[in-house]
Amino acid sequence: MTSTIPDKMNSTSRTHYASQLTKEHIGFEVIVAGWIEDFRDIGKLGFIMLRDVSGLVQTVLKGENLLLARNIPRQSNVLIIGKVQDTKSKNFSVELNVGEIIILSEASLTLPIDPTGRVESNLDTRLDSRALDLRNPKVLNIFVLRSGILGVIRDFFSERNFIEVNTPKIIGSASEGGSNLFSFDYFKTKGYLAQSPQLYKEQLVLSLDRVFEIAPYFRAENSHTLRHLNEFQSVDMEAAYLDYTAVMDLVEEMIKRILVFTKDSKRIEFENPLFEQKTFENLTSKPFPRIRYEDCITELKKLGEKVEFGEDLSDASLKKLGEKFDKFFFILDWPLDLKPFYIHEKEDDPKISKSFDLQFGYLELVSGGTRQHDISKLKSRLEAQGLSHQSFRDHLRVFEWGMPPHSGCGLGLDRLLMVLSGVNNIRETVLYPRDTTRISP
Ligand code: AMO
Repeated sequence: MTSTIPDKMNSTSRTHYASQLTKEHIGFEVIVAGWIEDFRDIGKLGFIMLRDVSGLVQTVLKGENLLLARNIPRQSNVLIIGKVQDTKSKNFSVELNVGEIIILSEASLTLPIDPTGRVESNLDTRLDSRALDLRNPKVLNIFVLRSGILGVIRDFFSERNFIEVNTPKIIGSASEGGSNLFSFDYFKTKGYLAQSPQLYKEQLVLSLDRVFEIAPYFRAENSHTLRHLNEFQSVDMEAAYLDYTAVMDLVEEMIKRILVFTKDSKRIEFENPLFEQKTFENLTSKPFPRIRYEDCITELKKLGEKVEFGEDLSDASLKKLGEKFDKFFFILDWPLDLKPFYIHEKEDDPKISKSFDLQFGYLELVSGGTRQHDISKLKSRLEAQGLSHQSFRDHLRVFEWGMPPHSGCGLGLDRLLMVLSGVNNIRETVLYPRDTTRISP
């Protein structure tokens, strides 16, 4: 029995993660490390439930180890050396007979939240203590899943010859137009935080052909909703010689691959009806419906909504469409006037754009389209939207150097995680969310 930190702590101190221990280890001495989730004292025997990032292991204590354990606050970090043995517990296949407990770091007796989730705290309180909140496996799983999905996305694009790029987040002019830019003093001039990589990703197809980027973007929107943040992660792609329907195909294929990965992931402890067998099979085997904006308007009118062609779709309208089409569906061919200056018009109907959104119910997950690559039309579009050529000078020049026709899209990663993990607040899917009232921790 020891209560001090050993002189030498190195990567060999821990021999196993909690979840790795199986009946095959019975009789072997192992070392696990983690935090005390629970302690049960039945007199001559005690049980520490030790949790690490992988899961939970039951450990059995007697004698001096039991005396020591009685004084260790829950959530303290310890190293336990013990022999693996069979167990009578229904919840575990084996347990550890403790030989030695080493206290690595004591937790204070009063913690701001209960990371076991037994005593519930509201989201704000949890976010104030996010590092501790992540000890709750339900919370942790969202971020382990998120990490895995980033891997899936990278593989998906690499297999299709996309080059991963990193574009600047400090920029000198708006990338999306509009006014929702964070600005700050940048030496003798003004700097802005990037709203999206739009201009850079388009410029890069000039030479790199196909690019993708996974990065944070910043929008100074003063709206407090369950699906908007002021800093969000976007998965952006841009490809030469593809049109928007090919981009929709790619998006659909990628989402289906992510759905399969998520289902196979052993991390899902949350119950999300999306992954019930029948629903999941339907989702992954059938094409996502593709509905033209014009048909959405007709549909909405039938449903009694007061909406006219040319108007943006309100939350109420999107909710109605979401009920009708359910789960994932594309809305395509939006009126050109509703889209940013860089979106291409349809040749046979110039009031309509080659654009799409991917919805999950009322939630917009992806936005994309074919881009305007004709410099004179691009200039007219800037003018029509009240934007000056001068601010886009560096961008416009590139279109004089042999710009290939191209298309692309941006996917809101945090929103996708909402759908996959079945939560209704985007703040649940972001480690340290930034909204109009939160800038720390
Ligand atoms: P858009 O502005 O639609 O398009 O953004 C793309 C996707 O990013 C997500 N998103 C957000 N997520 C959380 N909080 C926000 N404030 C927020 N704003 C956007 C959404 C959205 O669908 N340049 C284009 C994309 C392109 O055409 O390539 C763009 O930025 O999921």
